[in-house]
Amino acid sequence: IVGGSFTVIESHPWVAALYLNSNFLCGGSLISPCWVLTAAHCFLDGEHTKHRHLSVHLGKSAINETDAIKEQRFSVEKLIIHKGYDDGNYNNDIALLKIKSKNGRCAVKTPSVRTVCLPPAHTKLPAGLSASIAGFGKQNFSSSEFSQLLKQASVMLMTNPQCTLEPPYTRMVTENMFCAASPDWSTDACKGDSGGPLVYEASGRMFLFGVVSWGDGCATVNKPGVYTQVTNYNKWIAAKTGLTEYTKG
Ligand code: 4AZ
Repeated sequence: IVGGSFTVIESHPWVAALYLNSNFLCGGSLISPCWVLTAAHCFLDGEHTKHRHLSVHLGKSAINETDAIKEQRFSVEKLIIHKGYDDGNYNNDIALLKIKSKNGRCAVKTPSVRTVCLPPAHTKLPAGLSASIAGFGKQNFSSSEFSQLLKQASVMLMTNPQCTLEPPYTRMVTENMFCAASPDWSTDACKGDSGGPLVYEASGRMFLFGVVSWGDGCATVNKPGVYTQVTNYNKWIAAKTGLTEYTKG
């Protein structure tokens, strides 16, 4: 995340850190004890990612530190990439991971590990609202490394017509995406935040409205961050996981 502030996992306890062969890969969100929602494009750079090489860490405030008390680690039993994912325009940039610990259990609720709610199908947040993003992504586009510490930021939602004024957004943004940025363009998701959450609090519950997907650079003027519109996928999520439309956080 560019801009924003450092935070602790207890403030975003649904944040998952995904690793490929022990290298940090992407963010994700815990939507039920056994399922993490993330981005499809995390798995398709280069050859097809094998789920056996993936691991999911929950309860982490720092990428390269282990806090055995707070942390819960999982292997990946199943990787489900949306069949309609298009690596040309990132349409349907959504994937699910079914997780399993060594003892066969899924995530256990603690102050540092907790699920996020899925909003009702096809609900949309109005433009102008501020929502919260979190992740271990780069703190600058030109940075060579991910953030060691979890960061969070507030970004303002835009309408799709506002977002598609400039290329490449004009040809790439679909109804399965929405855009968000900071009014002064100082804050944004960046590489490594992909797959992670954009949440909005309503009636005291946190709802997952977006999955960090792509952008032209990071925190660049007139180049918003683009997020997968999670509420277009309630049926897909229900069909793949067996979860009903709402999950309690
Ligand atoms: C990326 O490369 C990426 N500014 C993710 C988010 C954004 C840009 C790039 C949004 O994964």
